[in-house]
Amino acid sequence: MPLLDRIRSPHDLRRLPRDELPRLAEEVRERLIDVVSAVGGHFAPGLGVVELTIALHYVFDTPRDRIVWDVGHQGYPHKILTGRNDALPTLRQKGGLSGFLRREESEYDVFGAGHAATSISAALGIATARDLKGEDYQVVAVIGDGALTCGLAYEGLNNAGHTERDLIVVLNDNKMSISPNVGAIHRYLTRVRTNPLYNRIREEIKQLLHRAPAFGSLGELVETLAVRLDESLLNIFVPGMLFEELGFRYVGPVDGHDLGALLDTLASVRDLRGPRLVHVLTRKGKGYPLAEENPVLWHGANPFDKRSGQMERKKDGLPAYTSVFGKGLVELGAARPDLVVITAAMPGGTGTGAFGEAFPDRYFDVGIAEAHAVTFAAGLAAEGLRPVAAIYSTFLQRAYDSIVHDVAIQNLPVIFALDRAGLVGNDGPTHMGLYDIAYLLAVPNMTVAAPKDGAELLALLRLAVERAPGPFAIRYPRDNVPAPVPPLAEIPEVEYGTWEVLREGTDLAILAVGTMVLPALAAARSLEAAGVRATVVNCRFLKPFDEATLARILERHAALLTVEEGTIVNGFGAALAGRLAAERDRHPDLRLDLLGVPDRIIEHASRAEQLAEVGLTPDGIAARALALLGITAGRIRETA
Ligand SMILES: Cc1ncc(C[n+]2csc(CCOP(=O)(O)OP(=O)(O)O)c2C)c(N)n1
Repeated sequence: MPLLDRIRSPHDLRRLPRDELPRLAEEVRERLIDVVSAVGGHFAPGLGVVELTIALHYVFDTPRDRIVWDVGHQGYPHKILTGRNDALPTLRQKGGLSGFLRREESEYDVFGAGHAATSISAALGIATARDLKGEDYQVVAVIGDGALTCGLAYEGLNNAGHTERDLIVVLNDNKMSISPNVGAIHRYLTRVRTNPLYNRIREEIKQLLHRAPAFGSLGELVETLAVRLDESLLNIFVPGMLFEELGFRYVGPVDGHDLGALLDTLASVRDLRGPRLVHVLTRKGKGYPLAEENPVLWHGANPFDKRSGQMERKKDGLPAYTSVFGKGLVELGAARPDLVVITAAMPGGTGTGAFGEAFPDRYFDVGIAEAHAVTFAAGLAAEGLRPVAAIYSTFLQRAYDSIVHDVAIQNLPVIFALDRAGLVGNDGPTHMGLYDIAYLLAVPNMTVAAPKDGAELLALLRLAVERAPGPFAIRYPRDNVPAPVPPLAEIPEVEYGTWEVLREGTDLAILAVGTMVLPALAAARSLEAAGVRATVVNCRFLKPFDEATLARILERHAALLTVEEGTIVNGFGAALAGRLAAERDRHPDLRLDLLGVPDRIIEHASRAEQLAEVGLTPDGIAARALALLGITAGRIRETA
């Protein structure tokens, strides 16, 4: 790659003549396709912003000028141009480059992200700090039209427009979220996009007005009239009137694949003052025809064959929890006309798209708006419907006040389906589903459940739909189910609030949650070989506790080990510890240990690597059990 090979940083990029930039764009695209086809990762979003990324680094003096990318999933071209091209094949792997932007990874990564719509607020914060410190540089937030479905984006726009601070927002409008974008703003942008006439007329009128004589009293009158006229004409003709009303100077729309137009537009916007918004039209997947045709499928890709576009599939043939959930939902929906399903812009990711196809009237994609999704679900529940809000554990963090204020206080039976609960693998820290146990256990009225396998997921879901006494959360991992799932009608009922004793021992009881139940059983088997007999309990309800089973366990065991795939802080184990502390007199000799994810950031790696790293494996559980019993590994070998 003759041009790209010469670019070690944007300083090299800025030394290229303008007319070489289209060729550079081709090389960046080719590199992106080569690497993602080999190692997988976000694909269509990056392809769509190749020209925009080049233009931004060409026009702005990075890293002195700050570019804040929203989400960061479109950041691969940015990585390629900011000194990380050689390392690109390590993307998303243990010890390699992050799939998103990270401050610690590069001085060009001004603000880390992974969740949508933080860029405007962060950029405004940076611009404010700049002004307070008396410094001088540009701040640019790059945000997608999908992220404009988030309330947070408007909080940022509202605040920024009011302050009149120097700030540039680049709206990367490709008409897509992960799925086709939704909502009124989307419709508005479509109108703007399809009416280039607006822009032409507006420019012509402005030129006409500015030709008016600008001297003497008559000149002033004309000038005043011109300003008035300009404003009222703006109201009629400006495509981005919404943004102008919010205090932004709107510029666009501009073709985001025309480097010449982009460079000219960005350069003139750079030289304006105050809050400015540049509306850039791009095509997601640009340059890889399959991704252009199906940007939903190609938003993120497994490794694939470049020529045929054939993506690698997982090998073991068992379905993901996501698809088991999606199918179960359709089956339950057929029997229950009151069942309604809500997604926050993740129909594919949550597996709920199938429900939408089967029951379009009862399916709602509300956009990237998790808090709204939950309060909307509360409204549906208040009128007697059975809403299922299917939201990833990590994204439900956005909706905590809605969970407490709108759902729990009114004890409304909203069902929360938390996909990607636990360690999520290659997406890394921003997407970890490690906090839901802690944040949900703290909510009064909330039932918190976690299945040990796919069949139990469906049993819990059916129970929730049929009999949830109030809010009911079910968490399950980003993984395949461990065993084939029988048809719903053949899956036995789960009684509300009950645990399941899977194995009886005497030396200690392992109280395992969700994904940790089968590894705990495996640990118990290896402990048995070492002469230790462990009870294993499937604590499928984290809240409420199964009091009868807990009492029996406490009668028979002097040592308990809890195991959960979630932060150790305020998790299931901590809740049990708190409870037992209150009953200390009754179990003076009880030994208790808690195993979970330690209180630190877990970096990107495969899920299996992450589980091993934190000891959430059969071996890790067995080792903790032995330590709890005061048995050293050496003594085991003697016993065995
Ligand atoms: C709070 C939150 N919810 C959901 C997501 C999942 N997500 C990642 S990218 C994306 C679509 C973003 O669309 P847009 O901003 O237009 O960027 P594009 O992918 O089109 O470039 C979504 C929904 C997220 N990152 N953050």
